[in-house]
Amino acid sequence: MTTPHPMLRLTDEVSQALRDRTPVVALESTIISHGMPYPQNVAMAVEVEGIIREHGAVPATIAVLGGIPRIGLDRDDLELLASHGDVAKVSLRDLPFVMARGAHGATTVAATMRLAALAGIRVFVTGGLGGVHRGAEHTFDVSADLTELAATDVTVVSAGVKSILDIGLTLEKLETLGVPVLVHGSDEFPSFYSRDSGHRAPMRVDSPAEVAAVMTAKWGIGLAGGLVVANPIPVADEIPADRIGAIISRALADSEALNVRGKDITPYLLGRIVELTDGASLTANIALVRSNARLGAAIAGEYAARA
Ligand code: PSU
Ligand code: MN
Repeated sequence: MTTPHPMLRLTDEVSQALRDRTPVVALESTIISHGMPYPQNVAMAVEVEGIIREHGAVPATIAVLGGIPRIGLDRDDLELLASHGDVAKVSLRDLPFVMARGAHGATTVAATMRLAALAGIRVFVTGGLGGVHRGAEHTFDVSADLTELAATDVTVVSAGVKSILDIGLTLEKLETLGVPVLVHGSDEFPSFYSRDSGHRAPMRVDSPAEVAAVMTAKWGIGLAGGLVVANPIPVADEIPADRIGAIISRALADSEALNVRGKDITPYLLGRIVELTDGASLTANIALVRSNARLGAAIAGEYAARA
């Protein structure tokens, strides 16, 4: 196993699991602090850890607390991230500053991937990935999640990409960066709330074992970087694309009118969509994270069995 980087603080449970080669699944914290309202966010965080345990893996939620990158959190830590007013959104560029200041930070997909890799964790479950924003040809707003996927050896399980982003351009960018995009059980790339996006699955897999085989092939031959596993939202929880499409357009127009920019855009849009759907988007978001947790734990189990 990789020895965890000495600047990280792991819980005893996570360190023990990594030593014993028990499957471990990383979880991000921006989704808690900046992706969902309180108290549904902390309930989701606790529940998802439970689902990962039920499926035979050890959960490791990742965040920066008091400047220290933490791998594995307890209930009080999750409560703090969910409710404290002063938790920064930490992508890769923000990590050194938040550490140096001894501050609290909720890690994005990019920062969580890097910290997971530094701990020796290879599988990470989230809700949705960042990507190329609509209008990026003018704003250059492309999430660091994509460049991190190019660099860091972690498999990220998500429900695809929300159409607050330009899904086609996001898939093009992932292709350029050499990142495999595997869609679980579907020929369509999913768009978070909906199973379809109008874009075909670049690659289809139908089992966790197939994902583990792709991980082994990629890293075995020495290709650095991550993999995207897109897991379509369960049929019963889906919000039809035309309904959510209209809401996303309205949320985007509101963000323009308010001149929301940079790192605040994604949290603003997520919150506005919850308001505009009277909470229906939140119910769907929680359902898809549950489903991703089940799949991620199974992938971690299959990968551990091969290693
Ligand atoms: N997309 C979602 N839900 C989220 C995020 C994205 O559907 O919670 C969060 C993730 O933490 C992701 C981050 O890494 O937003 C991307 O932010 P930005 O676009 O500023 O890189
Ligand atoms: Mn951005």
